Amino acid sequence: MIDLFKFEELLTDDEKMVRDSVRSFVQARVMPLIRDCWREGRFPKELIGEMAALGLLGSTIHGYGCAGLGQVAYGLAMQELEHADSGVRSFVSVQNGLVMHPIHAFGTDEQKNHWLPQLAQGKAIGCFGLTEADFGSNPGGMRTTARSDGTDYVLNGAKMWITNGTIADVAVVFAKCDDRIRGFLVEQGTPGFTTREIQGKLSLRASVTAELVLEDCRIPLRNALPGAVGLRSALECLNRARYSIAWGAIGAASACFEEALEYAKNRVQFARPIAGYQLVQEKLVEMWNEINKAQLMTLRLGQLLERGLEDPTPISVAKRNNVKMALQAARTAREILGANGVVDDYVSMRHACNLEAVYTYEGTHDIHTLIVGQALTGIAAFS
Ligand code: TGC
Ligand code: FAD
Repeated sequence: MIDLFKFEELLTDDEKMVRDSVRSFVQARVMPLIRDCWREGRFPKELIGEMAALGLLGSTIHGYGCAGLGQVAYGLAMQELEHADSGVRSFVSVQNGLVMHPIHAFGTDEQKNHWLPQLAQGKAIGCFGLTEADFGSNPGGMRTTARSDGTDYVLNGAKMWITNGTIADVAVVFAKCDDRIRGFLVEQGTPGFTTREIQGKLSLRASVTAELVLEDCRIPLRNALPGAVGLRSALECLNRARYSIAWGAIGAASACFEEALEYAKNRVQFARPIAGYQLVQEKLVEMWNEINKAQLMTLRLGQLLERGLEDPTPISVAKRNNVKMALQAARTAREILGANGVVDDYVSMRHACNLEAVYTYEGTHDIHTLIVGQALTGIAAFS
């Protein structure tokens, strides 16, 4: 993509190296199979080991066999993954921000030593259970409970729409314990813990989404995450995943832009390439313009995160802006492709379908509007 703002100059050599190695992996390993995975509704589990070898799991954690990347390098890696497909980026975002981060930030040394090395190597997979069928935007209302009973906690309830749910070895589950939200580690195979894959998705088809059911599910007291107390701890994990979505959406938008530009230069109607018509140029310029703005904003966000960002509102600004931008870019690219745009030999409509879910998860577009609205006005308008 033409780099009029010299974005490249703003990146360090290490950041460019991470981006370029993930880009090569995506071209060589993800692109050849992602269309068929999406058709089949199958997550490409066979890529997990290679993603681990690239340092993509637990990327920003130091120690435990993790890569210890900076936030910008991590973000650029997410951009490259979602250039291929939002489902692949989702897998990595969840493993990083919603599983390894809470274990690292809120867990005991025993939990960290047990789980982080295997999660980093892709030998174990995790998922994050916050949402319930009746409590999506308002997770604080959750009904899942945990009560202590001798040497155990007993969990009851159900979590809905959980990425990686049926393939996870460990679930980070939030439940109310004596009226306080707390985080727990529930291992696959624990009696009373079952999972069910949600079928019929028209979005994120190359990603596993599941329901988690907890029926008198007993876990040892040592499986509570001691630092994960209060809704704040769950929302703090979301900051990480929302940041990775902000970058990922730029990747999806770029893939659509590149496809539309190439197509428009080659597609001839009325004896000229359609790229020569003003209406088509306006669409391409708008896409390119918004992608560049999003990249500059999100790079700045990554730099702020690296030095420690106290107020998470800019993460909401970026998630909200970039996903909306990417969804619009994907729809516009599909339009430029004409009838060809509705088949999956082209990527734009697959991205558009995926981005519908990305617009909703990790805080809907509306919820992020209200978070930013609250920051601007000082008035919470959630209820
Ligand atoms: P509220 O009273 O505002 O906040 C409760 C406590 O949390 C603090 N807080 C945050 N802390 C860190 N980071 C943030 N982003 C925070 N936002 C709020 C807040 O200061 C307070 O702290 P304290 O100490 O006073 O207790 O809570 P509320 O119940 O009014 O809700 C606020 C709201 C609506 C913004 C929040 O509930 C929300 O963000 N809702 C959206 C839910 C959501 O995003 N769910 C995502 C589920 S995971 C997912 O979708 C994974 S998809 C993954 C993939 O495949 O990529
Ligand atoms: P609702 O909260 O019911 O919202 C419905 C509509 O009402 C939305 O348009 C919303 O913006 C609007 N709305 C809600 N409240 C307000 C308000 N106060 N003011 C104005 N408008 C409002 N969750 C997890 O915990 N873990 C996961 O791994 C996970 N993965 C997911 C993967 C996929 C593919 C999907 C689709 C979802 C996933 N989720 C996950 C759940 C996701 O976070 C929720 O779907 C999301 O938070 C929205 O909740 P909801 O679907 O219940 O919608």
